[in-house]
Amino acid sequence: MTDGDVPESHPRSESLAVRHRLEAGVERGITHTQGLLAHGRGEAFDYLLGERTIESAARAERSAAAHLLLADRPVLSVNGNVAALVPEGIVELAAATDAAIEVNLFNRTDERLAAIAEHLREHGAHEVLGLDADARLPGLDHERAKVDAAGIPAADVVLVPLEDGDRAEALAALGKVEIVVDLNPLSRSAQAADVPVVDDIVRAIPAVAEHARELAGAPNGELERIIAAFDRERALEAAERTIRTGDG
Ligand code: PTJ
Repeated sequence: MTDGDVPESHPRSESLAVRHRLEAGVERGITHTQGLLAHGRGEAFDYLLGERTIESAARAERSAAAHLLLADRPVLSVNGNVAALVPEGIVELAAATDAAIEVNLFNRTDERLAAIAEHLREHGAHEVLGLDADARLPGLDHERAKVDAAGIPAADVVLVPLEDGDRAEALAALGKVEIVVDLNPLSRSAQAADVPVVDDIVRAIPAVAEHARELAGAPNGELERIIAAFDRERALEAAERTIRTGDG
């Protein structure tokens, strides 16, 4: 057995396998060491949520799929954690919704950008934006503001998993429809989102892709009904209640 092999009999084998994917991401220069700390925080919330997709998150995932399908220019933003944990899921979701993929990093270096773009291409991505950095998001300091003009600035709907609060707020201020995946319903990112998905990224991205494939031929009216039926405040409250009480 090598370092990363986890026996399936281990009661926490799934969680350990996910951790190992992040460790491998750090070794390949994809994930920042800060990403390990961020993941630990996420794990704690997931534990309290019962390590499952709660009902309100499932509704958010369907609403996210409907938004991405209705969008003119949807963009999926990818950081070092997302690239290590769900590269195939991101590529599948991009294909299902005709979305662009943009690497957008909090701890930005050219080396990490290149390693992540390469990793996504190895998993089937055709085009990866984020390397040109020929535009800036207003309201943020220099490094975190860097984006591709053809990506996030031109998007009408953006999916920003595990985003930092400042950037989530800056995107919301630009009037984008913002879909955030974050296990902490109290984080500024989740609070700023039009569609806060309080679920583990490892479950959330394949679930949104599955909804998108199922809804692919649906008339716009049906997609609009799904969007209108989703209540972000209630979803955030439901997640917080489950974390505090275990109910739901
Ligand atoms: O790759 P980079 O340089 O862009 O950096 C990425 C991280 C995640 C390190 C950076 O954005 C960061 O420091 O994020 P924060 O401010 O720690 O926020 C991360 C949020 O994601 C926290 O609210 C966590 O609860 C949440 N989170 C962590 N792991 C998961 C998660 N949410 C969903 N699924 C997870 N697996």
